[in-house]
Amino acid sequence: MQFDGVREKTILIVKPDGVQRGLIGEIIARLERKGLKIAGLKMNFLKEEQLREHYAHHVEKPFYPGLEAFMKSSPVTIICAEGRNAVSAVRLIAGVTDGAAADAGTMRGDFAMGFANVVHCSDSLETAQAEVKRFFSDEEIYEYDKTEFLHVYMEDERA
Ligand code: FUP
Repeated sequence: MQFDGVREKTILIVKPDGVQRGLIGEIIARLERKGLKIAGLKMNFLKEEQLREHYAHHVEKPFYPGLEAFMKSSPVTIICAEGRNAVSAVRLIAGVTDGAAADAGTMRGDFAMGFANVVHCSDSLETAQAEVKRFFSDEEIYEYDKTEFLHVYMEDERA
């Protein structure tokens, strides 16, 4: 099967609020329903060092200590999803950062009212590649062909 065109990977994290509110299944279902492939899936407590790297662009901001405490307050679910333009596609279905401003129909628009916004997702191809390496070992990423892709994509999109 020719799926070389649909191997872009992105990271989505169901954050502590999503885990505590019982939304893990809902979030995974939305990724699958969209037509994305799950290439990696795990639960972890995120460590301080990982979080400082993950939120390097926010470490100096006044809200960072609260953000770090929030992200450590419960295990998170980390998902590597794969597909054509996966990074931008997942950002669209996640919605904008502030849940109160996020469009209805997006994960944050449907389940969040602020910065406790249920999910994190990679914001660029470069970030996605770094996040795959940050959160998964090579053995934890599963390379396989999903037969559904024959119907999710036109032939020229997946080749
Ligand atoms: P996003 O890429 O949409 O997750 O957004 P950012 O990287 O800008 O923000 C990461 C997280 O920082 C948000 F999910 C919540 C938190 N945050 C705050 O708590 N306060 C702010 O003013 C901005 C972000």
